[in-house]
This record gives sequence, structure tokens and C-alpha cells, in this order.
Amino acid sequence: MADIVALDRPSATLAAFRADVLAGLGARPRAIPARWFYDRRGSELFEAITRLPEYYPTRTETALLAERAGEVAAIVGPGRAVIEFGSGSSAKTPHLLAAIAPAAYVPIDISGDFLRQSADALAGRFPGLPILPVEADFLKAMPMPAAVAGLPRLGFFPGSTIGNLGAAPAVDLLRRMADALGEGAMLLIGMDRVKAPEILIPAYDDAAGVTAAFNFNLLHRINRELDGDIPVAAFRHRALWNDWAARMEMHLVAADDVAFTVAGRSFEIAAGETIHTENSHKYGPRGARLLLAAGGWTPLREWVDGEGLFALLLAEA
Ligand code: AVI
Repeated sequence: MADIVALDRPSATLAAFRADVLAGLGARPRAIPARWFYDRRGSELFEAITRLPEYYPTRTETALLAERAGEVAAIVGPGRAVIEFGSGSSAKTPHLLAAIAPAAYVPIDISGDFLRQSADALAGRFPGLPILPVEADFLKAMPMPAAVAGLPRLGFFPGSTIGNLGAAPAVDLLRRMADALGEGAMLLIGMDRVKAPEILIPAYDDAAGVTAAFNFNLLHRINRELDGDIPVAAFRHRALWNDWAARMEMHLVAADDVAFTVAGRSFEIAAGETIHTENSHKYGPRGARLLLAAGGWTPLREWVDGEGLFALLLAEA
């Protein structure tokens, strides 16, 4: 089993969760950062989302990577340390690792459980490859294990996770990635494309209700971890396309007037009011390249699936 470097103490994570939830429930409009979706249950539900027929991004990106990994390898070359940001179950990673013959693999993820499982699965598949997992919130810190010092790096940021950030924090994150990955680094990043709301909305409001359960789990997590008594059944899941901001949004809408407490603080939410829980920005080709450039990366190549749903971009620092 791979050793895991853990950065955040559980008590620090809980304090940050409490602070974000109390501030977010008290704000107008009410909003809680999407990163708090991912406790163990939330990570499992997200994995289930990635297998839904309506949720095209994961299968499209995985197929794109399987098809184009050889072309990526021809540009990237062998012997790099691959640093994956927000690795989750690392389902797409084998395609990349098999093609580029890396010197080491460093998955960074906030969920230690998932990190452990996926690092062990990859170790079985790539027996000679040093796998050096880091349990951390890469939005806050991206420490590199000493063993990859001096190795050229390839950052891997699939899944269009960049889309869960607004433009300013996305640029800030890309800049910090460039700093952490160092000179000569490259970045392979997945970005979801702007497309018809008829495709986007079902992807975030599926018929089986898995995305709704993912959204509700945030309220269950608040009740579990922050001693809350939110009546979850009084909320509805809502997914909408915000065309002006080019993003999908998820909200929890109160169906009735509700009153509850969280961590000893009282809140009242009127029927129809929402808690904004996620943004998922979508990019056109120029917007994607502009974002990378603003983040300190020079785009080199772009691969898009035949239907124009999803893009993989390779850039150099
Ligand atoms: C992790 N992230 C890129 C997903 C997305 O599509 O924005 C999270 C998600 N939310 C609802 N469904 C999936």
C-alpha cells in the first residue's frame, strides 16, 4: 500500500467547513463552495455521476485521452513526474501513464480514502512506477514530494474541474500550478465546451436523481458534521444554464419556509429562496486558450471529440 503524505489536519478541515457554511448560509445570495461536496459519500456519488448516460464529460474525456495519448506522449516525452490535481478515482490516468512512460506519479486529492484506493489500484497496474500520493486541498497548497525534485513535470488536471472556479480563482490556480510545477513544466487540462442547454441541463439534473442526491448530500454532511438539523426533504435540486456567465449552476431551493440550526446558529430560509452550491463554467476554444494564457501557460495543442463536447489542451509554462 502506498504511503500518503497528509497535509490538512481533520480539525482544520472541519473548522474551515464550519466557517464556509456559516458565512454562506448567512450571505445574500446564500452560497456554499462546491469543494465541500466531496466527503466520502459525496465522492462516491460523484463517481456514480460520471457513469450516468446524461453526464457526457467523463466518458468523452476518457475516450479522447485513450485515442490521443500517443500524440500527447510524442510532445511531452518520457521521464517526467506526472502530478495529477484532484485525482479522485484516477480512472483516466492509466491511459496517460501507459503512453508517456513517466518517472513518477503524484496524485493530489482532498479525499484520503479515494487516494488510497486508486494509488493501490495503479500500483498493481504499473509495478515499477513510484507512486507518491499527497492528501491535500490543492486549492490551498501543492507540495511536491522530495522524490520528484529535479524531475521535469507534467501537470494533469482532467475532468474540467477548472470550470468549478470563476475566472479570477481559475487564473490564480493556473499560476500557482505553473509555480509549483517549475521550469519546463507542461500541463494537460480538460475543459468542458459551451454547448446547447438541452445537453447541459440533463447532465446536471439526471433522470435517476443521482446529481440531486449529490447536491442534497451537502445538507446531510452539514447535519452530520456541524450538528445541524436542516430538513433536507424541504429542499429541491435545481440545475440551470446561466448563458451570460457561460456556466451551469446548481442550487438547493427551499420548497417551504424552513428554520434550522447549524453549529448553534439559527437560520430561516423562505420558500423559493436558494442556496447556490456549484458553478461549472464551460469554455469555447478561444476562451479556453485565453484562460490558460492568463494563467501563465502557452497552449501548444488541443484535442476535441467528434461532437465538440469536450477539449483536452496541452500547454507549456
Ligand atoms: C467535478 N466537476 C468538474 C463536476 C462538474 O461537472 O462540474 C462536478 C459535478 N457537479 C454536478 N455534476 C458533476
